[in-house]
Amino acid sequence: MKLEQTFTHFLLRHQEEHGRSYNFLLLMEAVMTAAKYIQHYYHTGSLKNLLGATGDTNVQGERVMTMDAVANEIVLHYLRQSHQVVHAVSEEEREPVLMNPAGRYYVYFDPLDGSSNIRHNLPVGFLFAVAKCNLKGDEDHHLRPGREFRAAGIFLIPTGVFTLALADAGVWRSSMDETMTWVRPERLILPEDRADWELSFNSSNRRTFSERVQGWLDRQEPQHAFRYMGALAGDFHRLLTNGGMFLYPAIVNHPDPKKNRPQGKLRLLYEAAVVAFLAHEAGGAAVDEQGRDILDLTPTDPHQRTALYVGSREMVEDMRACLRG
Ligand code: AHM
Ligand code: MG
Repeated sequence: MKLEQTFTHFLLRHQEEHGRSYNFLLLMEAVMTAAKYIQHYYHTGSLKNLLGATGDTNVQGERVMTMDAVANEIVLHYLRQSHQVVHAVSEEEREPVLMNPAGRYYVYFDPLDGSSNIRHNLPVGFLFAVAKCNLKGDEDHHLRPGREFRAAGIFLIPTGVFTLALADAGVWRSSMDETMTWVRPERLILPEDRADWELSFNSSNRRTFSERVQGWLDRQEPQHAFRYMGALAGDFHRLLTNGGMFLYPAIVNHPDPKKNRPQGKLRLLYEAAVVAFLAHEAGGAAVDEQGRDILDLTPTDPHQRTALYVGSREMVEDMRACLRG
């Protein structure tokens, strides 16, 4: 009989080897429990008639929730129960949700990213980041830039794959076994071999990008395969294995100027910074439309948007040089 190493055991060893507290394990237990419940509801929700437009009632007269709202309630519940979280920022909540003033961590999350995939039963993601409050001095509880994250991860749902980046300790990917336990963590490093590198972006937006970005794509596109799933979690998941770049540039040339998005579409705190942190720990990089490191951007609003170019370092640096002209 071969017994597997669980992801929790791997984290326990990590904390002990680095002389860190067990509080992080309690937090991660809550995050992993939430991910399992999201996965469960994703599998069974439509059968139970739990999913639909908010405001509907099902045949039992119960309130019908969208899958995004279900996932949000699940994550908030388990984070609160962990007692480790000072406040959490969710894509689904206008303001940070206050939890335990005596906690140690801030958690920033998107409970169900890629929601247009839900009705097709295609992959979505639960994205999260963990930052730590200042335990030694004054703390104003401001929102943290990615550079200060202690961890960030993606659960791919319903695939069951969990990828976690730990500060200065790499990226680790683990699969769910038959007992819904994450096992066999393996380290991921972005491949240097350009042969597998891919480009991932919404190509229907292409003519709305800046001329610089369009020119860059004209030069790069013939050399790489193109992949796009429409869920950052899934697209970035693939990119971490194969290398290349995921981009969601600023929209500045839309034929209907009202539809321009000079700030980009993706959210800095719980989407862009999460994948930027993962990319950084896997040897890659991420920049915004001005070529600034995503990890250096301190959010002034929990839901602030940013353009995003993330992936293999060499390619992102090439894009940075292009963006800066
Ligand atoms: P969501 O949080 O409302 O699901 O939106 C974020 C998603 C990302 O997962 C994905 O990369 C992007 O939006 C896709 O946008 P588009 O449909 O414009 O290509
Ligand atoms: Mg999202």
